[in-house]
Amino acid sequence: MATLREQIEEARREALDTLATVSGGGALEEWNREYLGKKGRLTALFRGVGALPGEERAAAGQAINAAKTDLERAYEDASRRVLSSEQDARLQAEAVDVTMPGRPVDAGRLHVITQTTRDILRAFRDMGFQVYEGPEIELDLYNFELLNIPPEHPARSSHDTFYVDDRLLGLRPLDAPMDDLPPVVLRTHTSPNQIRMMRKIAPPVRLIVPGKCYRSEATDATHEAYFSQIEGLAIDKKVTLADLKGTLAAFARAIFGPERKVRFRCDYFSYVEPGVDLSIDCIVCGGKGCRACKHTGWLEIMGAGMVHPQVLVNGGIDPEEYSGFAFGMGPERIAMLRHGIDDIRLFYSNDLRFLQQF
Ligand code: FA5
Repeated sequence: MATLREQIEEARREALDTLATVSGGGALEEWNREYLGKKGRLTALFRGVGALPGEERAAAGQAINAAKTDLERAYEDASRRVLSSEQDARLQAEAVDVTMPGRPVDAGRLHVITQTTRDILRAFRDMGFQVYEGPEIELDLYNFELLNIPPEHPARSSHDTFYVDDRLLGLRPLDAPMDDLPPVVLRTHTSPNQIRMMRKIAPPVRLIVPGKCYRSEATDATHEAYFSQIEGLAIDKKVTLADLKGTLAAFARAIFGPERKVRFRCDYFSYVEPGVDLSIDCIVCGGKGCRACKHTGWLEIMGAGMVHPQVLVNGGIDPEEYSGFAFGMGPERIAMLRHGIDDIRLFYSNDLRFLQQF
């Protein structure tokens, strides 16, 4: 029968041989339990020491301890080896292939009406106009009354107005009766900014105000209930109709091409005198007459005029000293002309196939 020393040596060798073949964390722990654990081989050998004659016990104990130290050191080395090979395997599995083609990213873009608005603003900025903004929820006073449109004025019916319940804005008690039309509206045009700006900025001024407008209309190919406008206002000493014509002709050519012809005709807006509308020669047929220009050869692009003296007074400006011109246009209609679009409703129907063309 093998001596205890031989058994120790055999266990040590066997343990080291097995350890050399261990490759995973689980197998390593199993090895540890088998040789170094409480119920392991070395513990069993320790128990055998008690059965030895007294003088041999110390040497046997030392021999087992030495084997144990060997195995513990070997276990630590193997742990490091297993850990690093497991890490290598993981890194390899998770490696990024930098040569793979990337997934294309969908780039956003500016809405065609934003693009058109910016082009229009740029054309006026180049002529020294400054850009301002005003509120979309507006007082009836600014939207109508101070623009010479009192409550019974016939011009009101051409602006199909959305009224705002002013009690919800905290302007009157919530339980106040709603007998009359409330004094607050969703602005039907950007012209209330004429009054707002006159009251805010002393002349000379040259400014443009872009913004959304609302009209309670039945929508069709050229009318939306929600659309935008750009208002213009210039006030100084001795501003004349010739300044209006020169400025707007320069604008029309900046947006629609230097070869454009322009036409001014009389028109009526209660806040300008005289009032005009501006047309360009048809960009589709060059003025010969086609479906786009309803066979007139002309396309109307905005309303304009010399600011009415009463409106100057309402804005706190002395009409004896100052005069000015104002104009208002719709970027949707301008975008329709520029891009040959025949239905305004396409702009806000959120069809990406349409919007991505611009
Ligand atoms: C006005 O709103 C005047 N405030 C313009 C003006 C300003 C005249 C300063 C004189 C001096 P009008 O209602 O015509 O005018 O509207 C002007 C432009 O807004 C139109 O030419 C059109 O381009 C656009 N517009 C008006 N209503 C709609 C609508 N329902 N949908 C889309 N665009 C509209």
